[in-house]
Amino acid sequence: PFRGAPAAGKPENMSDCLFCKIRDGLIPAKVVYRDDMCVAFEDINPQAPTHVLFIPHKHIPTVNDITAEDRELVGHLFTAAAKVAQERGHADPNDGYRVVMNTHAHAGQTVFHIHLHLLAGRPLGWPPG
Ligand code: DGP
Repeated sequence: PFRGAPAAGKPENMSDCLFCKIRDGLIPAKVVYRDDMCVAFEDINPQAPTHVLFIPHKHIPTVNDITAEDRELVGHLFTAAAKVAQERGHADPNDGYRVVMNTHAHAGQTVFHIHLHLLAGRPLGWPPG
């Protein structure tokens, strides 16, 4: 099911966006990391022992909507994910993790506020389904 739409609109605070509501604390989530640019929380339907979602505070519907001004923000999602991965031991060369963003329905995107999935804690097959 789709939650929210990849529609144009005021980008910063989409009132109908599930992840904007989690960012604002209007919908509860198990937040594991937060700073001035991003929030990270446990996925409600984990696909691996570690499954954390990293979202920018800024509402950006899809990877297609990332602009040059978002470069620092998007890079920051990766450094935040690597930090949590390291805290959980997944940065060890004997372990490993995957970070991924799905774009549009055919790639599995269901929430249209970009989010970097951090998946780890089990062997991860390649290619993904
Ligand atoms: P994607 O399919 O790539 O758009 O990922 C969306 C993820 O969001 C999916 O893995 C499930 C998760 N999710 C959906 N609704 C909620 C929610 O209300 N709370 C939390 N914590 N995660 C959610």
